[in-house]
Amino acid sequence: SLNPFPSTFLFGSASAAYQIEGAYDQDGKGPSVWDTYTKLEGTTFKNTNGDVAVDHYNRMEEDVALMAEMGLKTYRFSIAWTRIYPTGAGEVNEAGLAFYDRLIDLLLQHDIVPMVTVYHWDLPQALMDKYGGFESRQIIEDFTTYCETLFTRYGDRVKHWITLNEQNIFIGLGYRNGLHPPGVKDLKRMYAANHIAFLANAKAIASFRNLVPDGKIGPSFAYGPIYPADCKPESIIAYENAEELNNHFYMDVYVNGEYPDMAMKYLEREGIAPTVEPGDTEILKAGKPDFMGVNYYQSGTVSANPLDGVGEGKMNTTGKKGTTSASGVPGLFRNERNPHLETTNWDWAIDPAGLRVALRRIHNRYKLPIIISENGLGEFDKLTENGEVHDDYRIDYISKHIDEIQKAITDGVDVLAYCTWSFTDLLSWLNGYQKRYGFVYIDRDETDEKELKRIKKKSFYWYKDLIARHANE
Ligand code: BGP
Repeated sequence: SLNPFPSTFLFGSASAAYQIEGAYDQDGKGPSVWDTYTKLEGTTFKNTNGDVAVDHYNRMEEDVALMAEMGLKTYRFSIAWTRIYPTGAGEVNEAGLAFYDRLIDLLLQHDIVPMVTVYHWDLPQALMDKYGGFESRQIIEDFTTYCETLFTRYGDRVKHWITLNEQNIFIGLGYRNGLHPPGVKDLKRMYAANHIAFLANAKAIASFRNLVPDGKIGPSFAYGPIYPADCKPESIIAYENAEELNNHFYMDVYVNGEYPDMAMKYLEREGIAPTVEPGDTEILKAGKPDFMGVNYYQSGTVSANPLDGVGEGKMNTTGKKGTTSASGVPGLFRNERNPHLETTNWDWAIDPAGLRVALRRIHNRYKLPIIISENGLGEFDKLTENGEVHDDYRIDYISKHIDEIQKAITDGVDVLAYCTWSFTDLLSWLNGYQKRYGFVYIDRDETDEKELKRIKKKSFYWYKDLIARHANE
């Protein structure tokens, strides 16, 4: 039989500032790279930028009331750097700080544990213009100052902190695929920026120790556990290569302060390895997290890929099934479709058991507690004529993942929290507003914002019951 969830377990939900807040220039907020990037000529964003998003900034009380009604135990949200420092550094914007004060206080009044992400991709445009953002070591100081401002202001009330959200994704899509700002395709620059992000992450954690000694902090990593496509020895090597380059490469540095050997050897052979300067390793080692944050959406499956094999592929950003093209890393691995798994309309493999695999692997390799900081299903939800949303597919998806978490806990993994992605529907970075994840439907279409009315989906009532049930266990 399965162990129950611990009584301290936090069932929650998550969001990120740019994806919900809107109010892009209200109360002194400065522009972030996403404010700029989504408006560039020739991008595919059309009206789907975050200028208004779901207007959470002006409807925060209404949204928190819904969270309270649901009985959420934790709410993970991110702070917009450009509300606190409109140009990334220099003078603090008190109005920005005050907004998050109000949000935090309201959550606490409702016994919802605030979980704050310091950085969910909305880099101040001014820092991109000044020195190229994460391509310059100058960001380490500006990022740490920004973090210290938050730790000092909110540390008495906020004890759960996430540093960087999905460094592997924002750096990868920004510098390898050219899909996120700054829209670059250059692996050498990608790994250089990555190294600087590691240093910024570690410095922020080190300073957290002094400012919030009783708090917990860690990064959120987008972990897709890798499977070999079959039991051919070459597929096993491919699987090990993919785990090493996609996953250990990041998590080893977070936890141990050192890059794994084979990934580094590969990057050196390719001439794209980051430059580790004297003193860097000490900085990295001094920034060990308290937990590993895991954003889990899907597993990956790989086979061998020859040196002249497939490279970077095309992503499905339309929700038209089967439009993802072949991809891989020449010489290391090739991504395959797993014939045992169904996929979403965006070609993401649906694999609840993969979450158990992820939790077990992280536990075994890093011996750290885990916060599942994101997991959820993006779909085209439809309003019925009487104004309801019957998202049974989402209930099915989330309930199966929760079952697998319980199995992992029974296996011996220390899981502290589970946050679904997302609480309300919101802006998907590359898929606009049509890809919905929330428990709360936002009434809109692509061009007309309508009234952005909040409508509770079927999954809202289901998750509410689930939380209450576990609280009474
Ligand atoms: C993660 C991000 C989230 C969110 C989610 C869903 O990578 O941390 O911000 O967007 O993925 O992704 P998508 O919007 O592409 O479906």
